[in-house]
Amino acid sequence: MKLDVLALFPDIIAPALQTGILKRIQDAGGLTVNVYNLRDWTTDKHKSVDDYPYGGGAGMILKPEPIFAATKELNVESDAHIVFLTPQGIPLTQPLVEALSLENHLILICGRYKGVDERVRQKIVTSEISIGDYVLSGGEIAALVIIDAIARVLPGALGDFESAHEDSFSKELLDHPHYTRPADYEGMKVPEVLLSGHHDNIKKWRHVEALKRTAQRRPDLLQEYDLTDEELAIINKVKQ
Ligand code: 6GU
Repeated sequence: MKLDVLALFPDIIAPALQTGILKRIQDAGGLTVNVYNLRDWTTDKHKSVDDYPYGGGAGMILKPEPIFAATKELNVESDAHIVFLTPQGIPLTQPLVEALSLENHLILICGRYKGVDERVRQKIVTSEISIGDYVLSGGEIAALVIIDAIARVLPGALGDFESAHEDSFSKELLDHPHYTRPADYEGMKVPEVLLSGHHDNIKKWRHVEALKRTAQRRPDLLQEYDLTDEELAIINKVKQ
């Protein structure tokens, strides 16, 4: 996958790409990320990327020309999925991450200031995405969130290929608790079943704990989940 990012503060994004899974998948050739400064496509001597809103009001608006010029240059094949990052976008979810990970070419445009000229939305943008119901000072951190989430589902990103599928949200329940050594840490003991070597019982215990945790923390996720009578009984116990 090829991923281009257009940002006003590329330095927020670039260093993070040199670490961990993000670095590994790029080195392995599974992902190519280029981060560009939108200012490089300005033509005036002040390199302005923003201007006052027609009709008045507070805040500056991202000008259309640099974004049109940059996306024209980066999308020569005209096959890119172009995402604008904004709190007005559709919420990022794991299924959306997985859909984006199937694209050949993504261009992420990071918003800043009051917003973007509406003609960018009309002519250039394929989808608008938000990473949650809060306001960031710009789309750069949101772009990083999306890149990280995509990278870890690309083939070859995880040493243990299984683990992407067993994580929270891939099966719409939160994850069960995890333990590692020591079996007794200052009197706090690891649940006996995990030490038993009895794989069926371990699997059952993990499923029950995942259900309980989901019912306690994110009951909204259970609406989408087809519950058996046994599972319903576990959840009702949590509610009491
Ligand atoms: Cl994508 N951008 C900004 N500026 N704020 C956000 C966001 C994006 N997603 C949530 N809040």
